[in-house]
Amino acid sequence: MTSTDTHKDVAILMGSQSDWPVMRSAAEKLAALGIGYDARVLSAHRSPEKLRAFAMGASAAGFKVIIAGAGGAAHLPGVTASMTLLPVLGVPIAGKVLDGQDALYSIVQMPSGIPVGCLGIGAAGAANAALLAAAILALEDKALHERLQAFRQAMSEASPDLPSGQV
Ligand code: RP5
Repeated sequence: MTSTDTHKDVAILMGSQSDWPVMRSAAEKLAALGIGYDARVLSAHRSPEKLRAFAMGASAAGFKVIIAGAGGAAHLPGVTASMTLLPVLGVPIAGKVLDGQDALYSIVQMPSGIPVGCLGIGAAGAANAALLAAAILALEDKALHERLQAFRQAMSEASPDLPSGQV
């Protein structure tokens, strides 16, 4: 499944095109699980009106979960969450300075009342955001639940019992 498929349960937002190499990990996991997604660049600072229009209409547009990745001040996940009741999963992205700790602290430290589910910094966080989105969607989708279970099983089987390269 790709972002061009018609039914899109998940929106992947990012503050800048420069975030895509990281957020691509979320897209890949969603595609592997057969979940339709729509990826967009929307910035809380550079294109606030476009973000507002998207967030206010996201539920009516049929999205069920939003994944939002941003670096630096990283206001995108929180601002998005303030304008929708959909679950928002935030991914901190490492920029040229501070290694993403700035984004992590920003996204994780939401004021009580407007939650963002904050994942880890970078590609692992983006991949886990997709898997968490899948788990949320699987609550109401038995076929997806089975695909998620198969993914876990395959991961477990691919994990070696012993480390290679022992001396
Ligand atoms: C944030 O500023 C974006 O999410 C990005 O991580 C960061 C830097 O953006 P660019 O200057 O690379 O466009 O809003």
